[in-house]
Amino acid sequence: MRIKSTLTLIAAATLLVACGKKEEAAPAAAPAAPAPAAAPAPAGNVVKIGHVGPTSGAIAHLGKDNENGARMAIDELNAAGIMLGGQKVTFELLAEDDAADPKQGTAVAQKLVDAKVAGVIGHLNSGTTIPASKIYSDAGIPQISPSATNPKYTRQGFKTTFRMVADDTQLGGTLGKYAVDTLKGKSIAVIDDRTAYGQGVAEEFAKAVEAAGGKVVAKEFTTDKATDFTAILTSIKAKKPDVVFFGGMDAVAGPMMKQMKGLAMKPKFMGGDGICTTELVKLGGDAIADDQVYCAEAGGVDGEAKVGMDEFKVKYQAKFNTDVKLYAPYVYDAVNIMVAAMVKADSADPAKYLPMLATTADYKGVSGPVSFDEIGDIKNGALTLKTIRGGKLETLAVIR
Ligand code: ABU
Repeated sequence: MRIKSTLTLIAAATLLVACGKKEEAAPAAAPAAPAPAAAPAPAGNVVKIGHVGPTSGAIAHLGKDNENGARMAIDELNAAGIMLGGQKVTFELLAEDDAADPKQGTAVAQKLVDAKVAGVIGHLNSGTTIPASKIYSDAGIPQISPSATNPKYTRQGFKTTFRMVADDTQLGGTLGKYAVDTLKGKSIAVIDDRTAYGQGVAEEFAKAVEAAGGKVVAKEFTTDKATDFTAILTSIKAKKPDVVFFGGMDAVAGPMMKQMKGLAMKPKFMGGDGICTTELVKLGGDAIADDQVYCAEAGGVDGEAKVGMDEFKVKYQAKFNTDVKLYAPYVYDAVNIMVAAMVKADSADPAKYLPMLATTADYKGVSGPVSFDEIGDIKNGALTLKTIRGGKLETLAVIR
């Protein structure tokens, strides 16, 4: 009898968390600052949040970076002690690996739905985020991608999709114009890795080059698993481009730059956020000359807002003993934004907090201010234009 009534109590408490009554709305700001001595929450009051990124494979360094960002936010929220429906809740991170593979992406999406997560942060790649988004949408589960930049993600008519960063139209468009107007590129070669991201950003780049009066003299493609680029680089070399753009990730761009050096090719090398990492610096090594690489992170902060980002990076380093690779701050903000919406709805029930999430406005994150537009894209998203100089990524400008 006692066991039965205890279970009933736990079930009632769980129900309160899931369906907490809506009272006066809390401001849509970050949840309370971490408190050092939070009492453990009752076991029943667990809110599961999914995270998905490629924590295995060629870009595992980026997947782990994203997962770390989620873990940091969850740990802080649990230390702060968040109340929903009058009960203190514990957030549990269900972290899954999609290996940047679309099929594995949909499999883990279904796994998270079956595990009854209240929301999902991810995936990292557009190629996994887009197919997974249908599964989350069908289940009514809110999803915030911190890094997928293919425009299609938020243009499918789903109410559950949100994005923390600028999309490939903005990325490719800005970089294409920069290649012609600033780098004075006249003949430009474009390579992509045939992923949703790589192909999409390369197409936007090529469009912007032509619009700015530049000429695309070669279009080649490879894959996100390729290691030998001799054939396409030899073909491109014959066209003597002054700029080569690569739509793909750092794991492919690094070896590609080494092989370009081997072929005595010295064009400017451009790419989107997927190559704008310290990992490219490492992988490219001495094949990267100063001011040869130009790339853009699909977000960014400057001025006073940079203080929060810098503090985050110090805190991240201390916790994980490694530097931020790329999108960890955006993941950290995404978790906090999702939980802020739950706090505002006083419920972790997706149907109740989704409307609050959709109306997120001027959330002050470490990655900058976040407001979502009517399709779930970030409003007024920034880009950070970077180059590599002296073996380091250097910021040239934050562009809005
Ligand atoms: N935005 C670059 C990496 C993620 C993606 O596939 O969109």
